[in-house]
Amino acid sequence: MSRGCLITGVAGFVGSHLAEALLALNLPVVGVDNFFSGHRENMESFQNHPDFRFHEGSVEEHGLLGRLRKEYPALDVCFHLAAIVSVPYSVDHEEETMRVNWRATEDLLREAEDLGLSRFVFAGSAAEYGEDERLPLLEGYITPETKHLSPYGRAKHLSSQRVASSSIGVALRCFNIYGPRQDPRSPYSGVISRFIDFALAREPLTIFGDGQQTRDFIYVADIVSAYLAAAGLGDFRMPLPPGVYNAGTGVSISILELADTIRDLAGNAFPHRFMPERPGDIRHSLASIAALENNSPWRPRVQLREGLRRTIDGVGLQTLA
Ligand code: UD2
Repeated sequence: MSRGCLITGVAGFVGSHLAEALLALNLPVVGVDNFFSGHRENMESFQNHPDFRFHEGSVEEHGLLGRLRKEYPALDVCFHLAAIVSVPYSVDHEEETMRVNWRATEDLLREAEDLGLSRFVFAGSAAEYGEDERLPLLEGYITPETKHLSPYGRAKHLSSQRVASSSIGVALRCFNIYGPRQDPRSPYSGVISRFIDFALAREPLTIFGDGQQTRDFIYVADIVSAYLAAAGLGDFRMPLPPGVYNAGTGVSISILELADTIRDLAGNAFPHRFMPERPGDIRHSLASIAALENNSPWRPRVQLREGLRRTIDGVGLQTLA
């Protein structure tokens, strides 16, 4: 019997790419989303797929996994991606963030354990590290003394810790993910989706601060393959041992260099516009990916320039459609 997969947050940027990949592997997928930040359009390519089922609702629904398992007995893996994704929103809505991003994760995991699922894979975040100057960041750097910069970071950390302590749990601590379908429209959207949006609209790119801050950007297809590795699906025969793993590329680039590259690829000639530094911005971020690489054949495959090209082409296709 093929292993059924549940994806919470299936209408989100990463969730929708993961659904496409699992369906392409002929695995049945049940998706959950409440459209708090996900978009129905993200599911367009697979919503009518015969192996896809959708449940509109929140991960806070009591007994959600048990009910879904009754309806779809093949469910064997849970990919838990649904969350409040905006860091500034989490600062203004601390209690809600702790409920959705932490408590709901604990409840879902407990259900997954009780139901005997084989893997529970959680979307952690680089925000779990707070501001740590020791680069590259190693999974073990987080201690009880770590000061999180937001309720988002704290809730993700508490969840990752709980997931990693489970015999079925894998937490992927994702760095800066980018790729087609990432929403560019909010001031807190990922920098790459914003820069591409500006560049294609023939507007200057807006750099916060001096542009010397650095990030580890990972293309969405590489994150999707890290999820497959975590569960032992597709080309990955063995699931990752339970625990927490950074998912990045191990390479960083400055925001200024990124802006120059995107301007070059999109054929935009405008000079950049410099704005004041964003409050609470961390200066540098870079993953050590040794743990993930040592425990699986997973490797990041898509170089930044290639990923940017694919992302720009994706936006171009949407504009033409
Ligand atoms: C990322 C995550 C966030 C959290 C955080 C933890 C994304 C989209 N956000 O925030 O959820 O996990 O890491 O550290 O992955 N910038 C500009 N111009 C723009 C937009 C951004 O210069 O138009 C700068 C921004 O000030 C920052 C850098 O680009 O220095 C990256 O910004 P971001 O919002 O893409 O991601 P980050 O690392 O702040």
